[in-house]
Amino acid sequence: MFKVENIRKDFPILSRQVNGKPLVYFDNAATSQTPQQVIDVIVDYYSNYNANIHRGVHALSQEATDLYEQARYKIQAHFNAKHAHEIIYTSGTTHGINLVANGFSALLKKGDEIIVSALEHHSNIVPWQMLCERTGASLKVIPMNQNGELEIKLFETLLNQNTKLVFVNHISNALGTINPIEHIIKKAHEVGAAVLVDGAQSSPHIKPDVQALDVDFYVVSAHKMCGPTGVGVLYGKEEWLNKLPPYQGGGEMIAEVTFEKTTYAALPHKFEAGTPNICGGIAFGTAIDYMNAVGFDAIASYEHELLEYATEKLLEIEGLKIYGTSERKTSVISFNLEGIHPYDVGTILDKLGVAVRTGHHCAQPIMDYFKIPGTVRASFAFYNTKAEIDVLVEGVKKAKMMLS
Ligand code: C6P
Repeated sequence: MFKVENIRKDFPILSRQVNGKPLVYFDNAATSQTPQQVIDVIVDYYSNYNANIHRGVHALSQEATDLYEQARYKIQAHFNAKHAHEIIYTSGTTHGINLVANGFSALLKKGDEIIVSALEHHSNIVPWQMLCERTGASLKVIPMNQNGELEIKLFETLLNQNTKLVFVNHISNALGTINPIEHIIKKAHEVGAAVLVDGAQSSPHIKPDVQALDVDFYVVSAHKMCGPTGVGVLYGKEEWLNKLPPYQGGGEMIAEVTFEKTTYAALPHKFEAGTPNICGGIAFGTAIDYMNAVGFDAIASYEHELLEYATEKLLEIEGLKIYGTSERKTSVISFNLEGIHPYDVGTILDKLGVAVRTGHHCAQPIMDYFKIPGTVRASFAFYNTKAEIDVLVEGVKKAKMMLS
């Protein structure tokens, strides 16, 4: 039995008030909240063993290094990577994508083709456009349908011998659609293309097995998984990481430096120039432990219950339209009230203590497809409740009354 009231006690922020009302936090797709267990680790780090890593012989540096590297092993185990050196610490999903896009500059040429999907976040569109500008490769787009699903049959027609890379998110941040990445990876590999999956929105809900998926690159951000901001990881298959050149030059990523020539460190350090977010990496490991202790199966089934409840209640409101109606979706509801700007709805909800995101959600092509300026997005996590959804629904009704 999922004991949400016990779980909520782990999150101090959930007991605060906003505008004189209890906080109802439904902006989890933007960033998740942080349990006390993770906060304690951050306080402990700065209170007891803050030091630079891989550099000092002194005790503090060694303690920090050990815990940072232990966290890498936890992350490896969580994503089931074959080797710990296939886990590259980054500052988040955006950094991971740019690292790969930059690396492919050296491997692509004019005439090569890259495929992205119509459901992408800007961070999985812009770096590939920049890569195309640098290399002369061209970008193709897998179209979507009215349910917010990818047209997979059309994807297959885009594939050919020139396709070198395919980029797709596992779950859409704007609509919640779960994309059929298993099929996409299989088909892309049949023509020899590499696949990068943006796991920013899947990692809080699903425990992906990168070996079973046979994915080439998988990128995530810790702050969507109960961890801190400013840290994430890029998983890359060893063979690909060995092929890509380093992203940034600096300390830590070298083997030997002379003014004539520099040789690079082995994986993973080749991609980890400079002092990293040490505390963030350690806290990310704790966040992963925390989520696994709650259990990803339990999280998925409870969040599905929240999704169904909220969908049913919101659809009872006349003039409310939900965008993203796939059968396969996570706990994200993007909606609009007829004739009312999403920003106005979000502002009234905020006055009632309800935090939602409004706007294009860094996914403008999706909004263009639906010919809307944006949506109100409520995204639920495993620490939310049906009672909170009732507050949202009443708030939306109030907004409709005030703004119609
Ligand atoms: N989406 C949202 O409100 P960073 O900022 O690097 O941690 O993650 C970027 C990113 C990449 N891909 C997807 C699918 C995402 O959802 C995000 C972040 C947040 O939807 C903030 S824009």
